Amino acid sequence: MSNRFPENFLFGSASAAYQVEGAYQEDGKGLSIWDEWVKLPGKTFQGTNGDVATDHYHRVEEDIALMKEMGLKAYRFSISWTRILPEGRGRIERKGLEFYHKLIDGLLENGIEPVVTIYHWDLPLALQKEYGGWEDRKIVEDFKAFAKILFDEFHKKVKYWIVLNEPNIFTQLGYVMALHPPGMKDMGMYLKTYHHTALVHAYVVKLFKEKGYEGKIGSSIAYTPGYAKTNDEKDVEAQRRYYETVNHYIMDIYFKGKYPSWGYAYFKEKGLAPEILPEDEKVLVESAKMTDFIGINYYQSATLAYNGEDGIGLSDFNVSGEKGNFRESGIPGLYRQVYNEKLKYTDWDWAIDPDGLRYALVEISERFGKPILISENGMGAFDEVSEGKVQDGYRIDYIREHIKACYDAIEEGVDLMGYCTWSFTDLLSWLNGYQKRYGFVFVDFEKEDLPRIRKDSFYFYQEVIKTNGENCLKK
Ligand code: BGP
Repeated sequence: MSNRFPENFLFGSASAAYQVEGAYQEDGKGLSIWDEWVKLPGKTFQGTNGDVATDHYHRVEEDIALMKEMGLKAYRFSISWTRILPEGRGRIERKGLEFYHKLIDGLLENGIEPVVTIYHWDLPLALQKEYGGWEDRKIVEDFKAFAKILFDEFHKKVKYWIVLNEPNIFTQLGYVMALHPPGMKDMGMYLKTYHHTALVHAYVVKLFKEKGYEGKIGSSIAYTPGYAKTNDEKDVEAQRRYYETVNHYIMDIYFKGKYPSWGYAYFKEKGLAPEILPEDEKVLVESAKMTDFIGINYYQSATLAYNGEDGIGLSDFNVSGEKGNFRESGIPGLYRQVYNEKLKYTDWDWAIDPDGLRYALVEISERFGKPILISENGMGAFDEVSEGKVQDGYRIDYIREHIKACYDAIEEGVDLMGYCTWSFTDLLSWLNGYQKRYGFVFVDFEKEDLPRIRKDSFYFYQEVIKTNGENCLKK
């Protein structure tokens, strides 16, 4: 291969509705579980919320103009369910659909491929209140109806669909760690809701294929590859248990249609495994075959060590950005995640490991044999404006190294469709407020008119796109 990425490679960037749009009660929009959660005392960093966010809802033309200036090939964004269906089902709000037409048309007119995430965590509050949202199988019918509205409305314009964003994260944080709505700590409920997400993915993929819409469809999983801390057999066993109960568990049900046997048996023995109905098996296996691609959100790797039955449990995350607060976290009897001396860490103690991305891509490609889209990758940092500039060389280094890792993975035979950074503009971090920034475009949240300022990384990524990655691959 020449020292460039394939010509049709999608160098893009991503966002999610709640994190950028704002306008949370405008044009008939209904409330989501996040609109409620952020107002409960103590749930988010310093009580930050997405009521206004970057005001993307009103500044969509300006944001698209910046994307065009950069030369972005793809923009991944999500659709707010309650803009379209304020009560979660039934009455359709036309103004919501019009907003997304405006966004999609604007992207297409500027040569930017829209990549649509159907669900990025903002469940209609009405469905949570009525039947517990993801806790009930009723979610499948409501989700399918929502997805069908989107397919019918946008299928001529949108070629790439991501059904769910990080189902493993929103169920874990919502049902085990009580950090996301609805704030529960119940392992069995986590596994049950995760199973329901897999069913939603499966039925929506089936619907898409059976109705013959054109385009490609997948879902995006947050994937954290894991290494054993040492070659001691106990650490190696901890790594295996991590794969069986985390990585293979979350991936296989989506992309093979069944759970890994050791992992499922482990949860069953504990009385925690979800019920699998005979019809579930059928649709899960069928749709796994129909799924066109695997979306991967990659931020970091994990290093795993032995954790005895009386070992440590799950710990909260660093949400303050005070570096050096890495805390071991684990499941007693399975594994514990430890600090990796060989790696550098971000201010929020996330391991920086570009080679982990190559490793993850190769293992996923070998296990599932499907094309992969990196739907998120990026570095959260405290950026500062000085004399009108944001010098985020650390982010440039981070992205350059991860792009190199993508190239290496392609050379190792991975069918990689594209790479979307997280994120295009700065935006709301669910638990870390506005101080944890990821964008190429700085948003000054202190000022009422939310000015946008191009960071150094903006010009770097512009060059990445212009040279199709060549500027990262030079020795
Ligand atoms: C992913 C989510 C994104 C985004 C990102 C960064 O898990 O899909 O929505 O928030 O992580 O995470 P954070 O904002 O917690 O640093």
